[in-house]
Amino acid sequence: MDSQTKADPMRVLVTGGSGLVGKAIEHVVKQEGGCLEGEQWTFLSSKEANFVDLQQTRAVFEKYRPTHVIHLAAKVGGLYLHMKENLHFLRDNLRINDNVLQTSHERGVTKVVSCLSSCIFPDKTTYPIDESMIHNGPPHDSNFGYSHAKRMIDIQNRGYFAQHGRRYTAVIPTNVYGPYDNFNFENGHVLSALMHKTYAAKKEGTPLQVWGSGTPRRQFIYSLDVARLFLWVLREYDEIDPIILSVGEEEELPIKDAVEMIADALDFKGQIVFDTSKSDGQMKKTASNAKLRRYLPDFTFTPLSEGIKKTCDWFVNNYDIART
Ligand code: NAP
Ligand code: GFB
Repeated sequence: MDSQTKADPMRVLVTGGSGLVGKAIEHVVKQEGGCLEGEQWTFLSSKEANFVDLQQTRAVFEKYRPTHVIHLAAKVGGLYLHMKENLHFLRDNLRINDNVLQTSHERGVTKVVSCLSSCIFPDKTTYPIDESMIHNGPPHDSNFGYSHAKRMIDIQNRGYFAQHGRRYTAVIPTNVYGPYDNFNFENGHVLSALMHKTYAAKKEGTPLQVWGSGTPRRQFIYSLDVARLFLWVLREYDEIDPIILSVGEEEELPIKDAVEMIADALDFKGQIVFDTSKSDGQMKKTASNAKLRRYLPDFTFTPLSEGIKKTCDWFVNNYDIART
């Protein structure tokens, strides 16, 4: 039997609650009035339960008895980690997702909102990409493992609806950045890795090494914006089909423009070098936010330069605790 009747307040379990997106949701819930009266929100890290393991997954669901799940937990990394560990990304994420979704179903969780990514779309495609195109062809080769595992969430959501009437859905953010990101030089995503590299280059008086040509284009979304949209999806969005969370197509910009914003934010005046021996990855993955705009025409996104400044300030002020 479902663990909630309509009148009961939600008990929300956030898997991956200690990461970039999880911390942003925690901020919106605790600091921006995102929690309604009577609701219980639990933010999990992998220390409390490793979702690769089914027994640990079942135990933590037994402990918290969630009515709703925001499923963020995943093996995550930037382009260069994906290129080294595609198989690992595939296997861990397939297991994590199956364990979380099936345990949610078995325990009668009313709604699960999982997290896909715009890198899972077909590599050879027309632009802009929209929600109907996820399964239209192979993803970019650099992250085929992660992408196929993520695509299966969408398939599984459809299965839970078709066979059991469950309303499990997913969001598709573009490249996310913000406080609590992984700022590791090798494994982080582009903005966080380059913030750390710029900080170090300034301190050491060395040139900033940007990997690749700087010409690939990306749409970046600030983690707090993702978090605000997640709460809307949890409470209001009723489709099984996923929804892209993105700034508009016109906001897509080359990596080298974002590098200049980071240099400005950290007041870096040294030389900027592009190491073209490193892969560029996917040249673009321009996503449409038309569906989101139909639901939320007035949602305001944090401008990229402002989000980069806030994230750089957070990184400098929290260097001791930041993931580096
Ligand atoms: P993140 O900062 O690396 O956080 C990952 C979270 O997952 C952490 O809380 C981590 O816990 C947890 N986790 C990892 N492996 C786990 C395991 N085996 N068992 C339990 N928990 C585990 O990543 P993020 O950027 O916040 O990503 C959150 C979600 O957004 C992911 O599903 C990701 O695919 C998706 N997404 C991210 C981006 C992006 O640009 N960052 C873009 C699109 C979609 P510990 O820290 O305790 O290990
Ligand atoms: O964020 P990122 O690693 O991943 O960005 P993707 C890669 C792009 O940034 C490439 C350039 O064009 C790189 O050449 N870049 C420049 C750098 N300097 C650096 C650097 O120091 N570190 C990194 N990482 N990149 C990801 C997927 O693709 O998309 C993930 O791999 C995730 O799975 C994310 O879903 C949203 O945007 O290429």
